[in-house]
Order: sequence, then structure tokens, then C-alpha cells
Amino acid sequence: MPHYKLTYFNVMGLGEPIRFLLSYGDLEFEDIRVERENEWPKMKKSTVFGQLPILEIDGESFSQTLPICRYLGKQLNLIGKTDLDALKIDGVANALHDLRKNVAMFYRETDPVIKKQRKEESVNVTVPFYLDKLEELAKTNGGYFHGGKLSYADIFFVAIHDSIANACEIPVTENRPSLKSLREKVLALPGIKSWIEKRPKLQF
Ligand SMILES: N[C@@H](CCC(=O)N[C@@H](CS)C(=O)NCC(=O)O)C(=O)O
Repeated sequence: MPHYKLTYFNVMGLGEPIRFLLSYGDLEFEDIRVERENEWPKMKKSTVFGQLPILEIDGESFSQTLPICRYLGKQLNLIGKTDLDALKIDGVANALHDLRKNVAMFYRETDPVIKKQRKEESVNVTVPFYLDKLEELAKTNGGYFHGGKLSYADIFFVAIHDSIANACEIPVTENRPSLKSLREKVLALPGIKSWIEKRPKLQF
């Protein structure tokens, strides 16, 4: 088995979908959490594109959350059967990445006035828009986002769920029964279940 080392900050953020996928696959990994104020500025220049997460596989560094998740998805047979399945699944994962970023933009904002405006826009417009689209997808695709079968996009959704719920202070799956049941199915997967039990308890 390759040696996996994930480097990210001590938040769920973009690291969590990768941690979820590694855990789902029972792939052991080093979970390195970099301290943002002092440790990160010293490391930033030496990283591939100056940002985290970075996944090292047998000592080689790879950056960018979505390609990393797609790679792990491929290793774990979570990208469907055909190239078109994979294209659909990648599209959902990319939309989830956009959704999470929209939430992070207000959550990380330090100006209280801008933060309030951005939060209102996210909570009232952008987030429900995405969640309703995702609910429809899960409803019309046999309880998963594509093809009636678990894909890495389903796992990505559950991995970012708590950050969205906590930052927006909304019950994400309330009145969205297909998303609720998709989440329950993913949380019941043995690798995910044991990750949730042992992971640090964080807000975002
Ligand atoms: N496109 C990148 C974005 C990564 C990103 O935004 N990383 C942020 C944390 S979530 C970061 O490294 N921030 C510190 C910095 O830019 O110095 C990905 O999807 O992995």
C-alpha cells in the first residue's frame, strides 16, 4: 500500500473530503495539521502552488483538492463505469467545491459588515440554491448523486456538510429527504464511521 501523508490546517475545510476518502478506503494516512500563524508562512513557498491541502503519495507531493479526490475516487472505484459517468461525478464534486468556497468566503471574512452581507447572501440565496439542486439530483438518481451508486461526490458532500451547517447555522438536510438519507448511508460506511469517531471535533 502506498504511504499517504496529508498536510492541511487544523480545520475540516478542503482537507476533510480527502480524509473521508482515505478513511472510506481504509488507506492509512499521516494527518498533518499545520499551524496557520507561524508554521504556515515558513512552509508556503515550498508547496506546489502555495496552498494546502497537499497529499504526498510515497513522498511525491500533489496539490489541488478536486484532482486528489478524483484520483482517490478512481483508486477506490468511486468514479462510475464510463468516462461520461466520471464527467457527471466530477461536475457534482466541482459544484460542491464551489458551494464550500462560497461559505468559506463569508466565514473567513474579518470585516463584520462585509461578513454579515456575505453571510446573508450565502444563507438565503446561494446555499439553498445548491442544496435544492443536490436534493433533486439525489432524488432522481436512486439516492446518490449519480447512477444509483456511491461515488466520491457523495462522500465529498458528507465531508463538507458539517462546515456548511455550522457556518450557515442551518439544518442542511431538513426538508431535503434524499440528501438526509444519502448522508445517513455515507455516515454508516465502516471507514467513515470510525473516522468520525476519532477525528478532532471542529466547527469548520
Ligand atoms: N484550488 C485549491 C485551493 C486551496 C486553498 O484555497 N487553500 C487554502 C486553505 S482552504 C490555503 O492554503 N490558504 C492559505 C494560503 O493561501 O496561504 C484547492 O482546491 O485545493
